[in-house]
Amino acid sequence: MINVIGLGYIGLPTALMLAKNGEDVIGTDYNEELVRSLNDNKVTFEEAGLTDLFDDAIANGIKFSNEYQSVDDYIIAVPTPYYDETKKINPEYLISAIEEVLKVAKKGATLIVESTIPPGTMDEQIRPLVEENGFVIGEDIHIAHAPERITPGNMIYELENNSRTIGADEKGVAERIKDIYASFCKSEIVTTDIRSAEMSKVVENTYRDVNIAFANELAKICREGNMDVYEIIRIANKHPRVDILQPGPGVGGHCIPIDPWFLVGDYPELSKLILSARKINDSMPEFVFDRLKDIMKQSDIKDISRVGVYGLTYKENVDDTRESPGLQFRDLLEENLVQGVKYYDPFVNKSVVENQLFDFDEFVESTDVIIVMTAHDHIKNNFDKVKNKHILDTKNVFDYSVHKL
Ligand code: SAJ
Repeated sequence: MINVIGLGYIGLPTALMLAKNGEDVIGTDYNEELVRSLNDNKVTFEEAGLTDLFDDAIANGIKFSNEYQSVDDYIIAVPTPYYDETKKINPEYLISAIEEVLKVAKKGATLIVESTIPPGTMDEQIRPLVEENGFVIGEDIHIAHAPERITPGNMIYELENNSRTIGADEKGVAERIKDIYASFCKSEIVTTDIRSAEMSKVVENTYRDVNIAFANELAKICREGNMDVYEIIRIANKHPRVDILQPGPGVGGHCIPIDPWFLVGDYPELSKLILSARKINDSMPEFVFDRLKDIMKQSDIKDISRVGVYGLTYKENVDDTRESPGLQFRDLLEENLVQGVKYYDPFVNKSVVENQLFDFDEFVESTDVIIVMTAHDHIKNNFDKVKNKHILDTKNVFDYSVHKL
């Protein structure tokens, strides 16, 4: 029996996938409303294929509860934010989940942490915690780190098809955990030590952040030098060893804007490139704001309430608004005391910002300038409705002649 702790964006699909593939699973979350919703057969976020997966898991007997279970294996997928000031991990959710687990775990149980954690977290925070509670690691309790790699919008496919990493103290424990994940993961499962597993996960997201920052910096240079960044990237990428990513209005989500900070927090003297990349990506909403001001000036538009932001999610065709460029842009406007801008996102049905409209036609009618912040298929398919507007296309969704970054 596996108890999956934390039923959010990672824990829920993982629990369902294990259950679908024949494992005995109970999902635990301290959020009562969330567990109630799952027990009422309602999934808690939108994701392609999630409802079908949920039905299969229910048919195979998955259960959801607020209680921590007394079992042999735990998979812990709780948030691991960082402290704003120091940029070091704030392990409070992880620690509290492990404390609860230790109260009920069977002797010899395995605690598998899936949450992203900077290198050294297991050694410095979790090992002492387990030992202080009277357990001998390797005998009474085994600890391991098995970071996930899935991306919203393609979670189910990636759970089955992405390679995975298992970090453990002993080969035997790693192999046993590997068998659990091999119930659904068809790709390679690499085993290593815990510290390497921690670091490789953080490195993967940092790599992407740095590469996106390069594209964003190119966008700024090309704007200044009157060059088309997309044309430059398209041509440069013909080189067999060049693969530049795409510039955009900023970097959102719960991973890429966060994980690099762990390295900056722990190795401030050694992470100059990483810090610089973070700052470039965080500066993109401001760049969008400057572009907006240029466009309004050129077109002689003065009324800010005729400006609309299209896109509140952090990437296309998902409903996830965490750390999104749209919300970062809203914060920037607030800091600059700019009021009246309208917002719309076809994937966001509940109110997350002021002046949010829920009807696309009404949004279009009430705006003269539309800033496309997210490349939803919806906007690509609705060019006819917006083509008479001044469009600032920060995601390069339109081939037509509109304003770009
Ligand atoms: N973005 C750009 N330009 C690009 C690519 C992305 O501006 O060329 C922006 C996106 O618009 C978005 C942000 O970056 O705002 C992040 O999106 P993403 O699709 O790159 O990544 P996430 O956050 O959905 O998921 C990442 C993935 N990590 C890597 O690709 C290295 C995923 O595999 C991880 O599982 C996930 O983080 C995580 O949970 O850590």
